[in-house]
Amino acid sequence: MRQVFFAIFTLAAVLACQVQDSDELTASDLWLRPMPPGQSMTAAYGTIYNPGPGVVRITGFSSPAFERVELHETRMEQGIARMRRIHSLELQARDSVILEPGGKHLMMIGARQSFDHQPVEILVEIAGTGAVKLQALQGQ
Ligand SMILES: [Cu+2]
Repeated sequence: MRQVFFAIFTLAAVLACQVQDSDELTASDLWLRPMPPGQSMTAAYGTIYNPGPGVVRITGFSSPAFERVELHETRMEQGIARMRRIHSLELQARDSVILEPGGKHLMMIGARQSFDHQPVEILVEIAGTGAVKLQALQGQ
């Protein structure tokens, strides 16, 4: 029994290590567009910055508060705004990506709860190293 507890503890420790508040990526002014009642999809905006000396390749996003998080880009095609999904994104050293209305954004799909002005956690998956935890505040 003790061994089982130890195994669970070890597994938890390993999982905890993979999600970290690291200096691999930082976010500033990350915010979530408020969701009107009855709606379960919204978008997140802000700036994600790579403060490190190396290239960081972002391979995905997720959030415990949403079923799916996708990186999208809005583009005008023949006068019509269309969104396309971006599957991976490379951030050069000390470079940032700006997420803003009408441009790149995080599509937050399938809200699992209502948020009541609580910050929402967004996990950024990075190739080779695991995930970085960022926080998005509720917009007004
Ligand atoms: Cu979108």
